[in-house]
Amino acid sequence: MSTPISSAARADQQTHSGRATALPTDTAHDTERAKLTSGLLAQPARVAPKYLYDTLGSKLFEALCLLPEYYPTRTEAAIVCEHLDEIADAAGPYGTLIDLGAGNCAKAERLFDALKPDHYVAVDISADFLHTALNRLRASHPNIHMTALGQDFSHGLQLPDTVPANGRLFFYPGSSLGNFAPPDACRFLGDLRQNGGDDSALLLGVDLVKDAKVLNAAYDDELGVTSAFNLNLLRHVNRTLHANFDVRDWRHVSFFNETESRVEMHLQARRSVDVCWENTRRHFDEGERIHTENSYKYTRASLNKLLQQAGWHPSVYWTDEDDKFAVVHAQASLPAPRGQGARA
Ligand code: AVJ
Repeated sequence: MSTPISSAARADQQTHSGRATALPTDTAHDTERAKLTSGLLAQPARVAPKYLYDTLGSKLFEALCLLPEYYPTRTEAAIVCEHLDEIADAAGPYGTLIDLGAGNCAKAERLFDALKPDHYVAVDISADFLHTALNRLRASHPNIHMTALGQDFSHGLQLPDTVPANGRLFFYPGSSLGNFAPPDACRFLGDLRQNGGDDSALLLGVDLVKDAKVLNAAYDDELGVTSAFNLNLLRHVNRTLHANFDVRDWRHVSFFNETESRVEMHLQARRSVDVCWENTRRHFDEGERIHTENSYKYTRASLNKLLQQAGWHPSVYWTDEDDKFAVVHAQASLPAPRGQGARA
């Protein structure tokens, strides 16, 4: 089924040229392509959501964050802005801020003045992006020691020894946790708990369960930006596999699946199509779908349960007035009893 691809067949150098960090090995590329192939050949077909984020995809994501329908980004920013002092109070004693999926580092930067971390560790898949962002930040925050890590941390985070072992605060905003199925989310959070040790904490942004109309609009906006964002994944797949998906053969489909508590994004074939890549071919009937993303929505109860299963103690929730989105602080250990200078 998924055929191994010879390194001579690689022609994807342009996507990685100019990287400041080491190029991924041929083997890593082959593994990625094999995974992509097996997902495309599966019934139903699936492609990992990370393929949404090539250069154009990241721009389209930034654009969709400005849409009136897509509330998560701006709601989270408003919550953080409104409750910054309390957040700093809860999350203040942690010296090392570890930003998971840092991107342009703008979200973490908003915390710097209040949190005053000694060390800032920005982790993201795209190292290029990080280096540019950190160079800018270093100039404006000379007192904070900064480390950039180009890493896909979804299967476990590898922190170098230069990152202090004590006082780690993991910052995971933007409801990115929602891309994990609950068992994987639990494993991921549990891994962070192990990574952080007993004096670590977590600052998490999660999207909450709400009226399906609001959720459906957020993932199927009137301008079609989300549709372009989803369809662009096919171009990324084309470049990665030398496949011949024609974007015009596909339509964006998304909906809130209440049973699973998740918004699903799919690409649905407008007509019967055959797609070829390497020495593989897949036929799609008209109406057949490729599943491209799940975005899980939580309630306080379901998130508390998840955090506790992963070894974290949820301590504070901050939300907006409509309860659309939550920023949650959780601790590795229960705080010491009051009267000993500890916070409750
Ligand atoms: C970046 C994964 C949090 O699930 O809301 C936006 C991505 N997908 N519109 C989300 C996304 C469609 C987003 N996350």
